[in-house]
Amino acid sequence: MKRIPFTVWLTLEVIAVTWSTHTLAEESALNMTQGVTQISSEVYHLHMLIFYICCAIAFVVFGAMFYSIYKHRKSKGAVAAHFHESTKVEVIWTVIPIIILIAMAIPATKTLVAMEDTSQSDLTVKITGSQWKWHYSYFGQDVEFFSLLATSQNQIDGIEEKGANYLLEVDNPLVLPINRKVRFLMTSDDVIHSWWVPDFAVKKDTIPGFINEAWTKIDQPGVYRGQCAELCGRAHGFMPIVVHAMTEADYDKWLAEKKAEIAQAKQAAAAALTAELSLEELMQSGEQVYVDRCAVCHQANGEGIPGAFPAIKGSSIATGETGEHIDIIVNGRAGTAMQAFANQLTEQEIAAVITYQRNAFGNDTGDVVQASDINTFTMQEQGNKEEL
Ligand SMILES: [Cu+2]
Repeated sequence: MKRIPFTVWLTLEVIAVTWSTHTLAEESALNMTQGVTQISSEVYHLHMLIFYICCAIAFVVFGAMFYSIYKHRKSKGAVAAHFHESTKVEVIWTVIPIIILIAMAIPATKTLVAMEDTSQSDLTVKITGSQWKWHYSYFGQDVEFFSLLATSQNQIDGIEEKGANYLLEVDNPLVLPINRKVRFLMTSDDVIHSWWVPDFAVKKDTIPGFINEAWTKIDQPGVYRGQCAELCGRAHGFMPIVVHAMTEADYDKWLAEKKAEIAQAKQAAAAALTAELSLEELMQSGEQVYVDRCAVCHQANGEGIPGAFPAIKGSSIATGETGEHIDIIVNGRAGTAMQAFANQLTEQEIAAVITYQRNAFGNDTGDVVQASDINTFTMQEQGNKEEL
């Protein structure tokens, strides 16, 4: 067989390595995003630097390996050398990797330290994960809200065509200003979640009982999407993150409007305490609350998932004493996935969903629960606690 010159080997290898690195780098959908913050850009360039170093090492190691296999093949009568314990070689293969590791650790440490530095922030947002939604609270602003998946159940079930932002859309996006340093405080109400927005290079676990910190400073206005990145239960794939980054002026305007909106909602909730709604009205709004909040576990047909989530249909709670039903919705049930909804829903919404559960799915109790009943329950509970 004709001998392939070393230069040809080298050329072939250079072509293979350059082609593969070029294909994976820059524009490729397989690569990391450069994002829209200084940190995300640093993370990207750090990733590329390490990647190229890995390619260079692969080039040298595999080059030497394939060349040796070919050059010193048995058919050519090659005879293996016999030597043991070469101090020179051992020193070389220890020192060179150490130098490479240190060269990689220096820029990596710099970026990591910068990512952890939450000092001198312009605003703080507390992010709380829970099964399966995010809660955002703007410190010192009296603005807080839940952010839930907005993709319809029909799209999920394949009845409707899937939209462009399928499973990456929410009802209330987090709104942030550009050019301001935003500090995030992250925690969780139940299990470990992880708040991840690739464009910001922010990915932090939210852990019950702990507060984690992160920060971002966005360069460009836009809509940025992310997801929960920690397997957190059945609907883990249904708790996306959407961030609207606005100019400073637009953000200030939004914040003022949001404050007014929240104040109005509080007023409406107070007024609702005296309103008496008909069974039909309660059933109608209760169904909406049920679809948005309860169906993810208890299912749209109220049959639950045997062994995981109890059925509402024919359940002893939904057909039994009203007080116990109110209690479980308001306070949740410790040790189970059933959350306390007192702070998540208004009293009217709680009243409506209880009425709905007691009359839908063939439960037909005929019971009507009003917002005032929920208020009486929580007041009584507060009174009991104070007595204790
Ligand atoms: Cu999660």
